[in-house]
Amino acid sequence: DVLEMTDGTKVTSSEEWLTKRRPEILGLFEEHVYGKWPARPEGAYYEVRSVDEETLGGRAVRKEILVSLTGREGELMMDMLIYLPKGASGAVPLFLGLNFNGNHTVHSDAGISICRSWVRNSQALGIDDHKATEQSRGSSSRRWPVELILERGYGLATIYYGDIDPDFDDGFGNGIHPYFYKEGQEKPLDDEWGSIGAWAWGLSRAMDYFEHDGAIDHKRVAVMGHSRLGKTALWAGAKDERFALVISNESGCGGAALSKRRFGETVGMINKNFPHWFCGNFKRYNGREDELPVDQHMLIALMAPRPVYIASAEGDPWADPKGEFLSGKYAGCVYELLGTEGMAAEEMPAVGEPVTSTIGYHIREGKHDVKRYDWERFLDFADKHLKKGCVGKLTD
Ligand code: GTR
Repeated sequence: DVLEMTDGTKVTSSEEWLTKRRPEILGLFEEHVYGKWPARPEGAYYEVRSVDEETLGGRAVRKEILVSLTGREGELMMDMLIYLPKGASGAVPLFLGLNFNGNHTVHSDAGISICRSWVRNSQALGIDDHKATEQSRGSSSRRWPVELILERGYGLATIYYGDIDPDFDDGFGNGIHPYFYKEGQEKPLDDEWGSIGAWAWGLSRAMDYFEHDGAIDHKRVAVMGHSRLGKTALWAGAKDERFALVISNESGCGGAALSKRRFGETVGMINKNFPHWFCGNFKRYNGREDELPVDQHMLIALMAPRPVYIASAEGDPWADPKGEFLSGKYAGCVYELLGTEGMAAEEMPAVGEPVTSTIGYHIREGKHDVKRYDWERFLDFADKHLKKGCVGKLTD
């Protein structure tokens, strides 16, 4: 019961939710699932790497911004690619999402710098020494309909997730983690961040930058992610209430799907295959989901009253579409307590029939992927809930 404190007290007012139950749930997710993360670094700064005022046939402005992750010169920076619609009359709302293979893969635009970080080897992309080359330029563009996003009046910002922490289990020797070790520390403690925590923290650092860019309406930023990066987007949205809208695409286990259903990927499987994603404590729940003090509907509830959209695919049973729907539905009571509508569907909707209430949901045909259909629905949802001026502030 999302509205019952651990000590059994019932939560009956928005004030109790905001001051007691919400912090309790957030703390449980930090301790048992994603790990705690460090405060925003002192002295954080950014460098403009490039600006092109006229790209994509004159329809867009492209910027590349290096954002410092530690606040100290010569240390880790993440490279953010931003497209903004040309000639916008004011600051624009924007979608922010991490990408899997490097910024240069999201569009064939020759002006995007090739990713300099460690990347996964791939025969198809001609990568055999963990270094990206021209050959992979535009290779993920199918998943990033940049022109469509711009035409609809939004900007897009994206960062290669490996700039923050390379996605393999190296005992947290590379990436952002070592910069925050206390003296003598060699890896995160069992209740400290893993890779998902680090990627989500990086999204917050992107938001720090948006607050300084007058062309971007930082009060109308939608954070979006697919699969492991969907889990990441949800955790970012839960931790950082500056995100006005949160989108999970097929995030599955450890994302929108309920763990206690044990359908598709389970806690034990995910921790075995990806030991670096969650915090050490999460492994205690391998095969013991019932002992978890939280389930993922509580993560969705942490977004309340901000709009959140959960997308599933029919051909993606590994991510448990029904469990993804149910977590949205079971978060609804918190939205209602805060005076907003929750999920306007009692039963799981049919394929291709999106629900667009404050907690939104769709299931589309096809496999585990990000399709144009998904983006069209995200844009419709943002038009409905973001353009009208709904911002990420909790009201009482
Ligand atoms: C799978 C993993 C899922 C999902 C997916 C992805 O192998 O089991 O939890 O995160 O990867 O990120 O593509």
